[in-house]
Amino acid sequence: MAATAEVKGNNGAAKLGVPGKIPPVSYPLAEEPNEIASNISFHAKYSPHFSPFKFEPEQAYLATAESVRDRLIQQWNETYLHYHKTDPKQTYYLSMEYLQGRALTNAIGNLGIEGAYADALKKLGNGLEEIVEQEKDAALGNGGLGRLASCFLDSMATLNLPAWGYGLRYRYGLFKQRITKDGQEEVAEDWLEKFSPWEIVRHDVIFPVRFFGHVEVNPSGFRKWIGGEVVQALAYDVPIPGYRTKNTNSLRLWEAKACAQDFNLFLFNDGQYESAGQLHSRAGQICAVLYPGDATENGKLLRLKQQFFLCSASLQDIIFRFKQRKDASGSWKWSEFPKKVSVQLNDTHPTLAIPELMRLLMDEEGLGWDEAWDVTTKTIAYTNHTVLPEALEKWSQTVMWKLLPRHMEIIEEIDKRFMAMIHTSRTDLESKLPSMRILDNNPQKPVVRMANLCVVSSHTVNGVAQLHSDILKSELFVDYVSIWPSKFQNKTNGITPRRWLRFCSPELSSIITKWLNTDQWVTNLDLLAGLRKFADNEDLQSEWASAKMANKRRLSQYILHVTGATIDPNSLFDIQVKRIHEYKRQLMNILGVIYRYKKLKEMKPEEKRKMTSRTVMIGGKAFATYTNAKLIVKLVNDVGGVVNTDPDVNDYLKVVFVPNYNVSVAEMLIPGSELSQHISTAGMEASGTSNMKFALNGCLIIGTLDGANVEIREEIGEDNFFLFGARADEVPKLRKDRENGLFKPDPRFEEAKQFVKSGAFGSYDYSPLLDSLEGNSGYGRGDYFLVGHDFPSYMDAQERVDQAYKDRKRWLKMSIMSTAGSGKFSSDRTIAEYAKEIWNIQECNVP
Ligand code: NBG
Repeated sequence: MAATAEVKGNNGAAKLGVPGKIPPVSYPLAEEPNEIASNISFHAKYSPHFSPFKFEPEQAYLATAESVRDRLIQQWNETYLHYHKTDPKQTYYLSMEYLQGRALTNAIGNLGIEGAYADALKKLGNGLEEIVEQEKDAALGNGGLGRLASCFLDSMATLNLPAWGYGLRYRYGLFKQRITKDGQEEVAEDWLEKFSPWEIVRHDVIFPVRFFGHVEVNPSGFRKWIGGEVVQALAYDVPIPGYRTKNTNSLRLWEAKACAQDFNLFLFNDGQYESAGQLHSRAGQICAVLYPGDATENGKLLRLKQQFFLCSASLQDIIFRFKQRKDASGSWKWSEFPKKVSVQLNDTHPTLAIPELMRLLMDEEGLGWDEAWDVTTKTIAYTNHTVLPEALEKWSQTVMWKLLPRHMEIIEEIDKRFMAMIHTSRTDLESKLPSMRILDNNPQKPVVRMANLCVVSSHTVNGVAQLHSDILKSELFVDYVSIWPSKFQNKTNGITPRRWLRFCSPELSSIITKWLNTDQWVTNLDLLAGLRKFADNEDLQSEWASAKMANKRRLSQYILHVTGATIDPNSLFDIQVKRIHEYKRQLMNILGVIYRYKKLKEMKPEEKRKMTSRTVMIGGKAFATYTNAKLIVKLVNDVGGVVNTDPDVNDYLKVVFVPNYNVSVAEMLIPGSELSQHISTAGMEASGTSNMKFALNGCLIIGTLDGANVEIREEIGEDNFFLFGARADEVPKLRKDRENGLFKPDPRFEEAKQFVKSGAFGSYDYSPLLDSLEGNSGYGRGDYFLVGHDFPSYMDAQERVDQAYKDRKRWLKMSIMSTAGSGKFSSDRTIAEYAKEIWNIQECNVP
């Protein structure tokens, strides 16, 4: 615990909590440590959230955050006004997920006032490092897709692009993962339990959103959606500062609420408390949790409500702002809308933006179909993030008719017109229509195919890595490509170098700045290539090694703190962290560890001494109802339990399950990593983005030719990448071969599985997991993800890793080459490409 005013014995001040020598004065634009300290004191005293006698780290964090927010608000307001005045075309990024993580370090780092804040806090008796640890992660997303959205926001602001993020203000974000003797347990995450200093409620920004009801047709044929229930969408804005620029964009998160007039006082007075506030409680459910389980009909309806809520509120807001513009003639034309507005759909989750924009334009603004369709299709673009069939959204037509009757009419019309177009101008595609149509009218289960609706209605469709975009064009969307060849693009993902190097590894960052003789790489990541010519330099290598060691020590402390396991910073730190999924093949990793353990146990001491000592860390959350993913978590923990207490092997192997993997944990793990595993079955990981973060931090990759791995390997050089496994184009044949009984398992694979079955890691029943690797076909069997096929080449690649690690100079060179080759993977590059090739927006610098 930090020294608080009380502990330090600042007489008198202890009672008020705020240290005595620092006068509480409001300096919203403070840059100088004394003024900053005063401003923090001011907030501790005059913006209280706790009893006045406390100034412990939690209170200090909030007061510090509020003082940083003061500065941000100034720039934020200026940005808002500047965009309004100059009226550029703007981008609106619609996403059901954002994984923002913590904001404090990022904000003061972007503002360039880390030093001043550290000094100010010292004056108040606190350490900046400890204060930032108090912040709860904003985890409004599941994994890569949500974190990508957050990296994109950072880059948009840093590139001075006029852009907004739109999302939902979930009361409970992604669950907290607890590890018990039974494996993973999910606990509600309480990020809003106390107070989030980073959101500002905009009481003037509120829009009605309707659900259910029916379509009324007036005598002239005009259609209007009426009735049902109406909830209010209220805006909460989060500031998104750019790095060393005034531009501060907004992430607008909607919260659902009901009005006072919807509260039935009569019923309440009559003692019918629940009925009285029915709409309030239903509104409260909308933003209660991220992704409610959709196994039940109720769950499905709620998720669809969430999606529509985001789309409707955001589009009403966008249209409102468009109408507020005043050009020279004092009026505006709808045909100008796509010249001022670009809407990007982050996956199919916000697809309802398409029929909602059509509805608003036709039913509320009076446009005809053709004009509304022209505006809509010129405005909306769609990013696909997966080819996994189970992740391609299909909504039940029955549920949709019930919740959104007018939108279903519009979707039917889009489908009808699409078919008519094929029948008149592309008769060659008629046989493909059943799979190309938006509506799948299978009488057993009629559904709307959201991806098809997006492809038909967007001006641009993009994949997130070259291989993925190629697969979209040659498989998933192949038939559309012949109709609209120029609609399909690739935009390889990226990550923000601020959070993922500059701020999470200050040690390595200063070394890079020193050797490149500039810190411009933070916003021009291609400059990292300048490190290549020093990759053999002994001085750089030794500085590089000491930064890595410092990060490894910090990580070891963290692991000790959260798991109680002692790990050796001199061992090779081998990390795989991501959502747990069979296609990501954490199972292959742990089976490899199991084999290694077994061999170590069989070795004589002198043989063991030749082995490279490893610490294998695996972390990630399993979806609550995904049985095999949960079994993987359990197995990793059980293996750790046995291996880490086995003195025969402990100098050579430790296995740690890192609990509750999230953005902040990643910021601790990635800088301390030396090897990371990105080992999905080729063709299944659309891109991956943690691979980029690890490579940027000088961590070597063992991986398959999947997603962005392909491009990372191209950039950093094949000698610096441990490649193994089948290629994407070989996968279908390998599955076929297996079905035909042609698969011959490697003895090492059999030995590893057998060892688990023998009870070496306890008597828990892992059979659903292990059985998935057996047999040649059938649901949940036949090793769909090719763990068995790739295992031998994986083990060979691991052997190459062990050998490479023994040659310290070679390893350090490879590590430097990884960082040096990571320039392409800045989200600044990705966003600049979106801005130019999809959105057609330009930078708009706040003076
Ligand atoms: C994920 C992919 C990742 C990719 C991210 C960001 C979904 C639906 N897709 O490979 O699985 O890196 O999107 O594009 O979450």
